[in-house]
Amino acid sequence: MKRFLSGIKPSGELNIGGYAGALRQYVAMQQESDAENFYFVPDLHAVTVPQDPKELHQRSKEIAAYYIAAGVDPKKSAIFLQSQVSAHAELGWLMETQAYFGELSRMTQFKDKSEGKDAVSSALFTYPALMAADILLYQATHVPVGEDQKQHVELTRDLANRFNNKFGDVFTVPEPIIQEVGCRIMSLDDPGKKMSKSNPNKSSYVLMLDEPDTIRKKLARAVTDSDMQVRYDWEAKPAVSNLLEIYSVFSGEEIPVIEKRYEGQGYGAFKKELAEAVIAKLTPIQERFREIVDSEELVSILKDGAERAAAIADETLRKAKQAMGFVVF
Ligand code: AQP
Repeated sequence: MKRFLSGIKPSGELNIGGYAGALRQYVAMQQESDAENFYFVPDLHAVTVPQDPKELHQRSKEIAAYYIAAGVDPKKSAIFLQSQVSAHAELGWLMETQAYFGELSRMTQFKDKSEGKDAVSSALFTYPALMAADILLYQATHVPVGEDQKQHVELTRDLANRFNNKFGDVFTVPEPIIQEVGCRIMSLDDPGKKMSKSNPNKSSYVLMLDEPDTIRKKLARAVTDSDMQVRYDWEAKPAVSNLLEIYSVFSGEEIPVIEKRYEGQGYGAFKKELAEAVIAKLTPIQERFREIVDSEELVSILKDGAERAAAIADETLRKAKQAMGFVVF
């Protein structure tokens, strides 16, 4: 039996990078009939950097609503908020005791997010230990993530093996699942930087909730490369290669098919039709999102998801504590 687990932090408004690298995989994974699925909102991770309480509250519901609006089915997948299953925080602490300072110091996401900041929380540093707990609590076999999270899943594997070797077999060692296309969508203004929720430049991303005209404008203004050819070549043409990946994710077409269609035509028609492909995919997601985000239906899905999740998480936590020598009645 496969078990998939993943989540998107409620640290800002969701953009198409998170959709391409993560959310659309969640929808695809639940088609596998022999799989169990757990999709959570890692709100405890969001507070590793400062959050406005009102925004955190709203964004947490929003991320869950995006899961459902994009097609994650609450009957096939447990959808829940991390902070509602207390085993995450508790196993997170136990995993911190197994993680070495040196290996946490090597995490590139910590380096990126702490660089140039005066006040960096200790939780930002230990974040990967909590992420390991998130995954191991559910004995997840597979973790669908974008490229930037690969290092954290590798650390999770190391921690699981270390724990199992020291204390006996408690945890399943998970595999990351990273798609070839869309695993690292870059900023529209700088193809050297990942498209990120926390980028202060609003033109660097397309939001899941952007209006059609805003999407058209943002994609028309997206940086390109100088030779006017629609060609997929990350070394020589990173900006156009990024747009081609977005096109492929949103239209479902293979990149060579798209390259061929725009051969010798410059960027005008390519960018226009790219915007229409993005709009066509986002419009029904936006409609369903608006229906559900502040609804009782969402509350009851999240309560049910947390109960289903806690039943499994509490059992794994009990085994881990027992293995470590804690008194468990
Ligand atoms: N640009 C991206 N391209 C492909 N995949 C992406 N993911 C995020 N951005 C891209 C993947 O989405 C999942 C959820 O990520 P997250 O929101 O929990 O964390 P993040 O990677 O730190 O996302 P952001 O947007 O950069 O948020 P901030 O700025 O708040 O840190 C993950 O699987 C991630 O790989």
